[in-house]
Amino acid sequence: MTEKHYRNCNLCEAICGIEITHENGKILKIEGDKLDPFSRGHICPKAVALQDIYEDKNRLKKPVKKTANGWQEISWEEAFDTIAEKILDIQNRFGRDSVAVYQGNPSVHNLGTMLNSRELLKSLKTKNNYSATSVDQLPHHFASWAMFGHQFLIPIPDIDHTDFFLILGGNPLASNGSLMTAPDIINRLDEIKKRGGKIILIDPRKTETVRVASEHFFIKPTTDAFLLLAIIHTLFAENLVDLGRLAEFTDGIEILQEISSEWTPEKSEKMNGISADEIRRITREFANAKSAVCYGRMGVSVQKFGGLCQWLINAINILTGNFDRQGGAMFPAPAFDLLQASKGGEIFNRWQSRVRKLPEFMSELPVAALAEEILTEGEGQIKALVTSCGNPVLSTPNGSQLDKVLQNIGFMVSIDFYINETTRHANIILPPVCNLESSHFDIIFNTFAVRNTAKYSEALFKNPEGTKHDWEIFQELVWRLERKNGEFKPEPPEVKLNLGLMFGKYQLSLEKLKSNPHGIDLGELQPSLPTRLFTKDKRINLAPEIFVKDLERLKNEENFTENSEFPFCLIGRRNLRDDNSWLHNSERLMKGKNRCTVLINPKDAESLNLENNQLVKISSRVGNVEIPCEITENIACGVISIPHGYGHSYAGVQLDTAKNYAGASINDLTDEMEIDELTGNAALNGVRVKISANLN
Ligand SMILES: Nc1nc2c(c(=O)[nH]1)N[C@H]1C(S)=C(S)[C@@H](COP(=O)(O)OP(=O)(O)OC[C@H]3O[C@@H](n4cnc5c(=O)[nH]c(N)nc54)[C@H](O)[C@@H]3O)O[C@H]1N2
Ligand SMILES: Nc1nc2c(c(=O)[nH]1)N[C@H]1C(S)=C(S)[C@@H](COP(=O)(O)OP(=O)(O)OC[C@H]3O[C@@H](n4cnc5c(=O)[nH]c(N)nc54)[C@H](O)[C@@H]3O)O[C@H]1N2
Ligand code: SF4
Ligand SMILES: [Mo]
Repeated sequence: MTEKHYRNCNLCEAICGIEITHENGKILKIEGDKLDPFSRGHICPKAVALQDIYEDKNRLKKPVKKTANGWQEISWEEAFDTIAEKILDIQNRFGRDSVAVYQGNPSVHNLGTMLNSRELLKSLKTKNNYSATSVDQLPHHFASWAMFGHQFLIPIPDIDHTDFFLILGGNPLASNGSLMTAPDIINRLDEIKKRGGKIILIDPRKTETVRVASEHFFIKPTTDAFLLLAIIHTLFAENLVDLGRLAEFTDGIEILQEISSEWTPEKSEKMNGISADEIRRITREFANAKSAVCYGRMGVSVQKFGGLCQWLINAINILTGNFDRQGGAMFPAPAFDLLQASKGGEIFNRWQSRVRKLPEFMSELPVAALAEEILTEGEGQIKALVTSCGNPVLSTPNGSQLDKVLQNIGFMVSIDFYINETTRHANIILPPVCNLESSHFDIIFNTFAVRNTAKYSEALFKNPEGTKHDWEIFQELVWRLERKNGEFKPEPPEVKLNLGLMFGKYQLSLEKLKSNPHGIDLGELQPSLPTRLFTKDKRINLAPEIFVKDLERLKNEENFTENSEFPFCLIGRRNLRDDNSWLHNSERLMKGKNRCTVLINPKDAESLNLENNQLVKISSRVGNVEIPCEITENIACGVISIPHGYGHSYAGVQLDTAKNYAGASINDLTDEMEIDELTGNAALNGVRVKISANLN
């Protein structure tokens, strides 16, 4: 009998509702769930990958250990015994910090990992805690922490009501929105224009999002902070500052006014080519719009001034009164409130990385420092690594260096169902069940959503005998590491989830959610300040000293001279059919035109005498890649773009389809020494490179 199953797709941040038709354990089709109040039937081409992952022959179902004769399946018992023994021994001999942890992006898309991985960190008590956060949204957390008192109190653009949307370095038509959970984003953006509003896009590339934008401006990578300061300068100079009700609980306006006086639109124009007149016009339009919101994502976060950019973006929204107000930047009120469960307060620079002395933030160290911490001998050297849901060899700066150092690491465990470029180095891999075999409630992305909704998805398929969920793996690891006595009894995440829901704002329960399989609409975003602020005085700090000081670094940038050895500036890109490094094993998503190309402007191609599709060599301080070039007007002169997540040709990778579309890894060019020195976030955008047609 055919049956229907309803759930959230948890592959990306959009959390679309899907309807899966299945019969006797076979999936017949995956479609958008028209009754989902949030996504309204929308899905993207990636949703079908949920089936492909489920059916993938390369997907591991039993623990494996590396032997001289290749991978060998072992029992969970043996796997846990060996891991606990090894880790405890290494920590005994070399100290707590000798064991490191790296958690990748799908961790935040997985209910069990979200609710259980912290216990492992608590148990290991290691300072060597790393994650994809420091190649991603760290500056957003940093700005929220410094300005609003909590790293998770991140303002979200209220795109369903805004009249003016200024986007810097985000490509929602490819990414489906980020730190802006907004399924069906294309229609949501179109609606802005239908109600007479405007969308302005600032990006070194004419991206897919240009399709819905009213205007697009090329910008020279990493110069956005100049533009943002020029907007603030203009707001003050032209008397356009009006905080409205925010004035009562906002400090630092005068400081910002004084600072911004020297950052003129003319200075910005000199740095990035957007004319001073246009900056003034955009600022006026922004300030005079019925409502407006400025938003910046990967392009302004994962660059060397990521912290400054996120601060200034918040400041623009606040100064124009477009904050905590409909159509501006707002705070969601999720049914499960993550903020209650985690502390703000002193969470910066309590310790530093051993080798480069990079600051801790939110108990994490910047992943740009991981390889050197494994490589550099001495007290505190990392001797063992636990990875979960990640692939840092392809996703972190100078990935090939990390690849090399992992070859010699003392001991490595990976919690993952694939043998990828990173997990191939593990001594033992613990595979959890996959998405469709797990239940889901999105704790993280409801915290960053443009509308308040709640949905619980049951597992479609019961996990087969002898397999485990991520949460069971984490709990058993902790139980073993803490040498607990008695019988091990794992607790499903539903227990904590139910409690969180019941004590949450809407007093929901798991039962209530179960009886609403399409999800429950909890309404549009509502003003919540000053109550929701986590600062001690319940006030917004518009000009935290830590940011003001960092402007010195930006000043030095004015003297930046073009680098003649590496004349090009490299940025990343995303495609609708990719998902970081890990959906390339789905044939359906991969077929068609090769997406792993380097984009280059026709003028640059001409001066280098390049032809379309020609294989070129790109080099940076740290390495080289060979990649076909794609000549296009859509990229600014002097800038080139390569997508991340490719580079599957390493020996031993067990991804049969992905290997046929191996491509090159941009992170063999990105430089682990290039970071946002304020926050420690990697600067993956704006890497200096050269191009040569000669492959030798
Ligand atoms: N140059 C450049 N580099 C980038 C970026 C960029 O824009 N440019 N983007 C960065 C960003 S934003 C991110 S988030 C990172 C992503 O980087 P990572 O998080 O390190 O890598 P992913 O490709 O997301 O890794 C996914 C892995 O998780 C596994 N996995 C999937 N689901 C589950 C699950 O439920 N449980 C377990 N245990 N494992 C699972 C998959 O099998 C796969 O091996 O890449 C970063 N790297
Ligand atoms: N299809 C798909 N969807 C995804 C993912 C995926 O891999 N594929 N990954 C998910 C993840 S983990 C994340 S974090 C989000 C990211 O979501 P987004 O940030 O929306 O996605 P990106 O494509 O990385 O967009 C970054 C944009 O910044 C531009 N840019 C680069 N440098 C600069 C600069 O210096 N200044 C300015 N102004 N712009 C710059 C780039 O050209 C690019 O268009 O996407 C998520 N969704
Ligand atoms: S946009 Fe695509 S990948 Fe993202 S949640 Fe929706 S269907 Fe899944
Ligand atoms: Mo990300």
